[in-house]
Amino acid sequence: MKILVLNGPNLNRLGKREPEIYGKETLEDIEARLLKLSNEFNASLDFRQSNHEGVLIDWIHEAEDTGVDGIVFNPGAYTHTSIGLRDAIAGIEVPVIEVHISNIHKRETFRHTSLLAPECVGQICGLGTLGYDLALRKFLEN
Ligand code: CA2
Repeated sequence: MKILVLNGPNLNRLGKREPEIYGKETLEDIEARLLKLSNEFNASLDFRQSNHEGVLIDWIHEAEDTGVDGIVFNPGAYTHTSIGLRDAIAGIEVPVIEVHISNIHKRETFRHTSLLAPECVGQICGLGTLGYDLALRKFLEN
């Protein structure tokens, strides 16, 4: 099984600022934990981050063309703005689970709407970085 974990804008700053909202873990910490979990299931894991919408769209298309079985996606602020990412998800067969570290529904009203969630299998938010593990498990245990 091949799983792609995608992270959107500013998530490369994780663990370096705003620990009260996003915690102390870095993206590298999360990647190490998810790699361990995927190894237990003999699955391959590709973990990426980009600050650029078009790059994320290209990676979503690439996932479809390279036989990826599932995408765990924290789209960051593009969650609330990107019709391009929504169309990309709608245009592939690969299932996508949307993940947010914070509870977007408890925050500013502009974060309450996800343009992407209607095209995803589901959304996990507010459980901290554990949300990544849970989304990955959903794919690995299926
Ligand atoms: O809660 C999440 O995971 C978010 O996707 C994080 C995004 C935010 O725009 C979404 O509404 C919810 C922001 C990611 C920025 O992460 C930073 C972490 C540390 C320091 C600076 C930015």
